[in-house]
Amino acid sequence: MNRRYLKAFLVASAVVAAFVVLHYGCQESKDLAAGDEAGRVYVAPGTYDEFYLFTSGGFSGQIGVYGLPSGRMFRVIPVFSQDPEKAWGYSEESKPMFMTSHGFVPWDDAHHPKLSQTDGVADGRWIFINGNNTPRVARVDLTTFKTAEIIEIPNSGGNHGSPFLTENTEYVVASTRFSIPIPNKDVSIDSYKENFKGTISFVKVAKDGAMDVAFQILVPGFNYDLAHGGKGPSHGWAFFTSYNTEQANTLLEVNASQNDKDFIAAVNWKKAEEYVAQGKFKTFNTSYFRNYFDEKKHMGFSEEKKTVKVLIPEECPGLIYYLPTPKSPHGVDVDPTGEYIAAGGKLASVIVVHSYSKMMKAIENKEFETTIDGIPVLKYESVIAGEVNNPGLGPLHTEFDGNGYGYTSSFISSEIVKWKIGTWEVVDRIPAYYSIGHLCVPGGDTKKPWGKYVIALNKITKDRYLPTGPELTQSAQLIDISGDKMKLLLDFPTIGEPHYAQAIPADILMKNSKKIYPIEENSHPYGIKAEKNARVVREGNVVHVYMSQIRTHFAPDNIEGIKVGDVVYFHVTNLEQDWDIPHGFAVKGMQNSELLIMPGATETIVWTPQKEGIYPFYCTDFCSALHQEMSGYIRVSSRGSDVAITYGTGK
Ligand code: K7E
Ligand code: CUA
Repeated sequence: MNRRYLKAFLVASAVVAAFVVLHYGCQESKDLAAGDEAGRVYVAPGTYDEFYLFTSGGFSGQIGVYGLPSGRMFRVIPVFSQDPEKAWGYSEESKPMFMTSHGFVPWDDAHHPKLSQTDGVADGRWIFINGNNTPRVARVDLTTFKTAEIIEIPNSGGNHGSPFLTENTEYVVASTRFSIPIPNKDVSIDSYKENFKGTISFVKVAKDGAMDVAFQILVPGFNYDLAHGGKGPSHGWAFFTSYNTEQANTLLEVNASQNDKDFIAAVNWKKAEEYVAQGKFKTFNTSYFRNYFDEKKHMGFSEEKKTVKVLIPEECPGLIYYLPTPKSPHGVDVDPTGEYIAAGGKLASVIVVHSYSKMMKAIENKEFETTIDGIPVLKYESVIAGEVNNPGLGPLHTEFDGNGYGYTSSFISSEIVKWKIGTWEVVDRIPAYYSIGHLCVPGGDTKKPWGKYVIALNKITKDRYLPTGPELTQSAQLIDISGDKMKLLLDFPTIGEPHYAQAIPADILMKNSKKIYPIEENSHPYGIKAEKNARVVREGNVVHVYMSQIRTHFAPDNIEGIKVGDVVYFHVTNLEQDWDIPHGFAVKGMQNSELLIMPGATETIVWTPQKEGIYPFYCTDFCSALHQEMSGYIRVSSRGSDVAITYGTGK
């Protein structure tokens, strides 16, 4: 380091230190300080007071991360949608994550975050989320809060009933919202009943998180909506709601609301594993992509898969049963004991709760109403445990507190209804503002709810917030459930439309949170481990810039010899090894995005200069007192010029 740098570095470091102290000092000591002034509860430390809340972004395609009980947003995790802030989907390394059998798809509609589990309890390793539009499941690593993998679901018309889990994250499930011809083909839409089918997919999750479609089950052409895995005694089973058992293909609001009862599909996945092991599957040719991010190479990879194993219920007795369930059921939720399976019938006047043990008995005694495509339909009276009367209008989703109560969201009457398992009586209700969809109790769909709160996830906010033009924010509401009566504590807006959410005690994630990427482990093929290795290499009209960053300069920061029409790859390595010191990189007029590079990581962005002249570039993240000095120039000459490549910093 020469003198000039050393001086600048020392000044910068001192200022950074002061800034860090100030910055952290004025943060309201994390979430605990959210209490009191607005009549909110104060919760003592050490007893799971702080939670991370992960909400789906809905049409934004991302995941929002909030603290509870403050409701303050910490982060948006880019998943299915391009995000220029983090170059997600713009950097060369992240582009493979968006590959599908339809090509590069830079957006999706993300509905259901689901935390990984061990023995039925959220373990904090990963959070999964579904892409509803172009059927996909993503896995986000919760040490880095970064999308680690996205797998496409073949033979699916839309992945809504996903990515719910089995008890030890053996499988992530995915059921098709829209039935389509399988394999897909050009047919008349009016041939729906004859040609359209659904699939229920089981995606195997390996110990390291890697996903693979293990098998699919070909099911009648209904719409499959939501799912939940069994637990405890019902471990080995998974439950899926379906609607449109009328098999309508037009004006569904009328035509798919005719039947008195639709179905919950109960799938015995242990049995499915046996059938697969016995070779009782058909191999379907298809195309789907698995994309994953290598944290050492700092690079995404994409692979195409060509076949999938499909089980046909007629050929696999005991694989799947239908439980009749009133009026277009939406959510299906399994209580912490694994015995009760609650269904929210969108048009039903009761919440139906099925009994796992009664279901098993009915199967044993063959108490079937009928059989559809080889799937026995169990008798309603034989499987129900109870009906919750007066549950509000339009019951959708249920979560549990682990103390013997269920909490159901009712969309039309816009409220949360608390009811007692066993007696099925409603014991409390609280309005939600407004039009609640999902709701979330921390751990409320696992064996071990952490209780304390229920979070209402609302579609409409009307007068709750300042108007923002034609569209108003969506929101969440924090409700205390520690007493007999539910108590509203807080409203907070959300990013995108929160469908489902998951919450987990902060301690579980905090201790594993990664601070830097060790530079010595960086095996990016274009990464550099020291400033002295920075260089610019021309290969025909392709130019590779091996660039480094450290407070507060780039190497190189002056580059000449670039020509109009060159394809310039900036491979930028952030050499910092300090927590929370990313550097940015942006070039004037680059038809792309910035880069925001984490300590120890390498990222690449491509630029094809269109006009000769001088192009400034700079760091976009205010990283030190001399951040504004963290900049450089690129000279672009005409295509035919003979300006040689030269580069350097401080020469
Ligand atoms: Cu919004 Cu889970 Cu897609 Cu119900 S779904 S609300
Ligand atoms: Cu680096 Cu600002």
